[in-house]
Amino acid sequence: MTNKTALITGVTGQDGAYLAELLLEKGYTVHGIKRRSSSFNTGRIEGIYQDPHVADARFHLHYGDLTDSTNLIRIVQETQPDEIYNLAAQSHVAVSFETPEYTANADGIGTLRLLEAIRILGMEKETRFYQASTSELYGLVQEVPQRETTPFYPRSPYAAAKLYAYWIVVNYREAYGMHASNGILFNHESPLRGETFVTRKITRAAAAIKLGRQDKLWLGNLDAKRDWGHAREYVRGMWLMLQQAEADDYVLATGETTPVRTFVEWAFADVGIALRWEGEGEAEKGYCTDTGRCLVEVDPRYFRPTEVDLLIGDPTKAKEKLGWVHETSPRDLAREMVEADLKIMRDAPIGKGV
Ligand code: NDP
Ligand code: GDR
Repeated sequence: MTNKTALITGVTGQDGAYLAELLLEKGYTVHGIKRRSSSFNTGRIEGIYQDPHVADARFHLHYGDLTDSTNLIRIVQETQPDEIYNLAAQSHVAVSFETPEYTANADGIGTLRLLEAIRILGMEKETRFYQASTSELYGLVQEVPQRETTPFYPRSPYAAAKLYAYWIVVNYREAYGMHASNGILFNHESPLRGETFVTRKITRAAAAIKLGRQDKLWLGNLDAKRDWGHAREYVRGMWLMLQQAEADDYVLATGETTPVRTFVEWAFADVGIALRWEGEGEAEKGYCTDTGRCLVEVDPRYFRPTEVDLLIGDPTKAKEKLGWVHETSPRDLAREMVEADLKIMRDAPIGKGV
């Protein structure tokens, strides 16, 4: 057990929840930054929430935002973290085309604000920093599989913002000797995945359609291929990066890629619905049952102005230097997510995915 202190931005998100749980298990005192919201946004961390009135509480939440420098400086000063995990971001690629300036501010400049907070407080030699970098940096395919040395070619405002964040982390490492690392993480999912990312949208819909609570699922590009791993395993890789003597940049991936349409087929098979691909024109194509009910159809509104067609990562460096390996295959991940959504939906009603 350790007595270290960690600060997690984005603690209410998928990765933040798994990472907070892992660090608490290891004995850390964990501070998390959450945004003010008009509705509850702490659902994912309910299981680890500790009443602040309890004397030995090790999990603490602070209101904050990556667009607010003074707030970040104050929180870093108050919490004096040994390790900072910067997971907060406007993380939806499609939404970044709608809100490019905000995405640049939160995802790009937000990372700079946090690095500057460390420097202003004179903590650059003590505090270790993890940056949530992404396989979206690879964008337009330059090399397969993608590894740490593969050139970047961002294809969205999200990826362009994360490109700035990646390089400012490298620069602060080189300029100020900071222990600052980029985890270039390929897609990772779980039952805690945000409901509008494609895997969760599919598993929720498969469960809802099975239970008669939804008629149809509308999706965008079914031919994109992604390297999907399990979020619980990837947060362990983040922690491992900050335990190394030297800071560095690492790819975390499974090395296996799957088309979105295959994930659809898996999820519906897992709820016991057999689907067949049918249709004439592009917009009319869909997945239909033997009785002619089309349950999954394509809506071009979900197409992105520029798409990332193929992601497949090479995690060799992480394996050799960190001893990190993934365990869950994309097929088992789909099964786990479907089972979790069936359970959630049997217990409570839901709205439709968008
Ligand atoms: P989520 O979208 O689930 O979580 C994002 C978190 O950031 C949430 O806690 C959100 O708060 C918070 N947040 C958003 N904007 C701000 C802001 N301006 N200030 C403070 N907090 C903010 O993402 P994931 O957990 O899936 O991903 C974690 C990080 O890893 C992100 O940076 C993402 O871009 C990156 N990443 C994710 C991958 C994946 O496959 N999951 C792969 C590679 C990188 P709220 O809950 O209130 O919305
Ligand atoms: P991605 O994840 O863009 O890879 O970013 P997402 O699940 O949103 O899309 C994956 C692929 O599926 C296609 N797609 C759809 N996507 C969504 N969201 N909704 C749909 O209806 C739909 N139909 C098809 C997309 O076009 C895309 O090709 C995720 C995020 O977690 C980022 O923060 C992270 O950096 C990267 O993964 C790695």
